Amino acid sequence: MRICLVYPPYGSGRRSKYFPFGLAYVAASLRDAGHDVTVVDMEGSDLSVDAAVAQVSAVKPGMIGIGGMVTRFRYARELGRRLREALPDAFLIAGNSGATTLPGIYLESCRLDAAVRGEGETTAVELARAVESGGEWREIPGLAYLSPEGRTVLSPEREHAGDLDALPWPAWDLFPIESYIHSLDHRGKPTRHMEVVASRGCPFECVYCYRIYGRRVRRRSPESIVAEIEELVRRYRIRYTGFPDDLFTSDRSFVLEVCRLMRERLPGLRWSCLGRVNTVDEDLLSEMKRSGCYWISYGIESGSAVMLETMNRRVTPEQCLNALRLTREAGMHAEGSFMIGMYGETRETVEETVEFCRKADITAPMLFVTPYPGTRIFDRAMADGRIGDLERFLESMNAADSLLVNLTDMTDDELRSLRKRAQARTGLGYLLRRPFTRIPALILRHLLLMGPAGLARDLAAVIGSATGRRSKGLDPEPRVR
Ligand code: B12
Ligand code: SF4
Repeated sequence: MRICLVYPPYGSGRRSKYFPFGLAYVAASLRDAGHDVTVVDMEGSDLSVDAAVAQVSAVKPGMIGIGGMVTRFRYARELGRRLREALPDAFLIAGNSGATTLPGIYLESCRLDAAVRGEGETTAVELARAVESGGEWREIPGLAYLSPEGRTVLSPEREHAGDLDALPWPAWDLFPIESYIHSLDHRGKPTRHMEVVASRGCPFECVYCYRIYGRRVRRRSPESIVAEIEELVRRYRIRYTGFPDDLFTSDRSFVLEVCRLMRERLPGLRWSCLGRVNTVDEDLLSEMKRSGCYWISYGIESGSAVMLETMNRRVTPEQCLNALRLTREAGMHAEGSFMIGMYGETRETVEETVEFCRKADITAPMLFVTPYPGTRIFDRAMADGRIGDLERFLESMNAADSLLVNLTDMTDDELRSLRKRAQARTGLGYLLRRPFTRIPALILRHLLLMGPAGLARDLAAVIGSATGRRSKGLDPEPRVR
C-alpha cells in the first residue's frame, strides 16, 4: 500500500532542526513490511500547509500518518482537516505524544480514523496490513478511535517493544536529511551531526515529565548502536553524534561498553548525551571523554532543594553541582536546563536557582514550567481548573518560552518578570565572569547559528532583559544542532 507520513512544523519560521526519530522509526518499519512509504516533511523542507497537502495528494496514499509531538498540534489539526477534505478515502492516523495522551481531541480535531498510542512501529504495521486487506482493525492494540456515537474507544494497550535491536534503523533516506545534518557544534563550528536513540524508558517519575516508553529502561546492544553510527558516518559523513535518551548514563557497564566500541571503531568522532546527575562519577566521565564525548546536558531544573523535592527529581542541588564540576574536570562541556514556575515556586526559590547558576558557573535557558499532557502536573492543573479550554491550551503550546499556565501563587506578571530577571542575571553573570572569551564566543555562535538578524534579536533581548525593557528571552533551544 502507498503510505504517506507527514511531519508538521511547530511554528512558522521556527525549526527545532532535530531529526524526527519517531516518525523515521515508523517509516522504516512500514517500509520493511513491504509498503511504499513517502515522507512529507514540512519542517525539514520548509513547506506550507498548502504545499504539504498538494504533495500528499500527489502520492494518492491509502494511509496517511501525521507525526510530531503535542507542541505541533496546531499544524497537525490543520493538516488533518485539509487532508480529510482532499483525500476522503485515505485512512488517516496520527501518533506521538499528543495522539497518545489526548486521543479524543486528536481524533475529533484532526478528523482521524485512528490515533496510535505509545510506541508506533508494530501498531502502524498491523494497522496498515488490516487497512490494506479491508480487515477489522479496531482490536489492534495501541489504538484509539471514535465510536459511532462519538465516544473515544481505546483498544487494548500495546506492549513496549521488547528487543530494540530488532527494530529497523530510522529511515533517514526518506527525509530531507541534509537539512538536519548541517549543524554547529557547541563552539559554533559547522559540523555534520546526527543522533542515535540508544534506549527507551525511565524508572523515575518527575512530575513535569511525560514518559511514553514506560518505567522499564530497555537498551539496545552497544554493538547495534555503534553499527548504526558507523552507517551514519559511511552514508552521510557525520562527524558528531549523540544520544537523546532520557537515561543514557544510568547503566555504567552499558556506557563503558559503548565508549570502548566508539574508541575502537570510531576514533575522532565526537558525541554528546543527556545525563542524570546522580548516575555519573569521575571514572565514567573520564572514559566518556576518552571515547569522544565532549558535551553533557543535565536536567537540573532548579537550584532549590524544596523545588527539586516538589518535582520528585530525587536528586539534590549538591549532586547537581557535583556532576557539573566532575564533567568539567573530566574535560567536557557541562550544561543544564532549568524551569521556573512549578507549584510552590516563590521569589526565594528562584533566587536559589540564580545562586546555583552562579556557583556552578553556568548559564542556561530558564523555561516556564508547562503542564504537558500525560504528566502529573497536567492532571493537577486540569483538576484545579488552571488549564481551562483544553483545545485552546494545545493550540498555544510552544517551546515553553512563554507562560501558558501559571501554577504558582504569584501573578502572571510577577512570574514573567521574575523569570526574565533570573534569565538575564544568570546570562550576564556567566558572560562577565570571563568576558574576553565568553562574549566573542557567544556572538560568533549566534551569528553562525541564526545569522545577523538572529544575533541582533538576541542581543536586543539580552540588553532588554538587563535594562528591564522588553525581552523575549534567549533562544529557548540553545542546544546546538
Ligand atoms: C530530542 C527531544 C527534543 C528535541 C526535538 C524533538 C523533535 N523532533 O521535535 C528538542 C531538544 C528540540 C526538544 C524540544 C522540546 N521538547 Co523534547 N524531547 C526530546 C526527547 C528527549 C527524545 C525524542 C525522541 O526522538 N524520541 C525517540 C522516538 C523514537 O520516540 P517518539 O518520538 O516518541 O516516537 C515514537 C512514538 O511517539 C510513536 N510515533 C511518533 N510519531 C508517530 C507518527 C505516527 C504516524 C505514528 C503511527 C506513531 C508515531 O512511534 C514512535 C516510535 O515508537 C523526548 C523524550 C523521549 N524519550 O522521547 C523529549 C520530549 C518529546 N520533549 C518534550 C518537550 C516538553 C519538549 C519541549 C516543549 C521542551 C521545552 N520545554 O521547550 C520542546 C518542544 C519544541 C518543539 N520543537 O516542539 C516532552 C514532550 C511531552 C509531551 N507530553 O509531549 C518529552 C517527551 C520529554 C519529556 N520526557 O517530558 N525535544
Ligand atoms: S525528567 Fe528524566 S529522570 Fe525524570 S522522569 Fe523524565 S526522563 Fe525520567
